[in-house]
Amino acid sequence: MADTGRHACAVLRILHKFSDRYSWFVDFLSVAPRVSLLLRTYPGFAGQRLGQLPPAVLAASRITTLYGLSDFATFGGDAFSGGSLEDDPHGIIHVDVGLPSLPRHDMGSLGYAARDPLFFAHHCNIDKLWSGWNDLASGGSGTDYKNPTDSAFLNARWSFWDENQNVVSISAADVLDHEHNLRYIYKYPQIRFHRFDLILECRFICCRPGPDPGPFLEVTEQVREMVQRAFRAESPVVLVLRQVSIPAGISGSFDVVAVRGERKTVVGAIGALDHGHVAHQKTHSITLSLDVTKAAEDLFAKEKPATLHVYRRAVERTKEKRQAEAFVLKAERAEIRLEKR
Ligand SMILES: [Cu+2]
Repeated sequence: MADTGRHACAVLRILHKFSDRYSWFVDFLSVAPRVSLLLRTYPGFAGQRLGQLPPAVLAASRITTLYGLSDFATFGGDAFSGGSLEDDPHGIIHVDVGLPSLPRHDMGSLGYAARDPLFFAHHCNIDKLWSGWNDLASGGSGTDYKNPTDSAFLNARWSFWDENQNVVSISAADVLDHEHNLRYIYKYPQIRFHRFDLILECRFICCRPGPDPGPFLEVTEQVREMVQRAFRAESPVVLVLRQVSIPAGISGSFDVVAVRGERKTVVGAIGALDHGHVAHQKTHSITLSLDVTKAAEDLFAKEKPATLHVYRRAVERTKEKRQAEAFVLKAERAEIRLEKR
């Protein structure tokens, strides 16, 4: 403990002196030996108030968007990939607390995240959100707000070290009934939300040869009218993007932005953890559910609709890279979700 305290004092003294010199801090960590010190990133490094997460991270509207998605595939994913919950709030909180672009981060890296006590509070909250989503199931034979029952999902397994340093393997089926198998329940507050049960087809157009305007949405005239009617009635418009590719080697926190002319509207976030040296080499895909209500007029405009772009969050950007696109947003499938009226 004393050792850790000494290191902490030294680092804090240096941080105090160079708190506006972000790159210097990175350089320092890259040459310093690994200290037994918890490393978190605070947005304060980029000139915001120290210790504050970006306001978008804390938005309650994100939870109401997630609770409006009644199918598990969109909310939670399947045996092979995560759903919307996995990216935001799960991934984005990880990388906002421990940016993977810093060397020797903790929360932003799969291999180190559990060093941070916040990891357990964060994962408990994700578990609670999942449990609260299940509580919305109305019973009966429907699949709304219910977990998958296919064997691939139930038999998916993960391995952990236990307190005696033995590897234990746990399946999804072992932990789904947390009340009886793990002996805990959550008291969940009543949340008001909109159910997005009306699913409309749309096409995600990306990466055409020639002068490419960037990814945009293509809809039929009928769908455009339905979206615009919902927008005029101040009803939320959600865009679900499936199999969104995160290129190999990409990690950090990103904003998804709708751009039309001079107007830029942030419609969501991507939190890509550093998966370590093995998985990091591969492109992987995620599901995004974006509340695009504020950008609906631009995204579904008849003439020159808004294009969708991924920018690194301001906290991570250096002056030189201020407006550079982090990677091209690519999705295999897209759909619009509205309230049924
Ligand atoms: Cu996690």
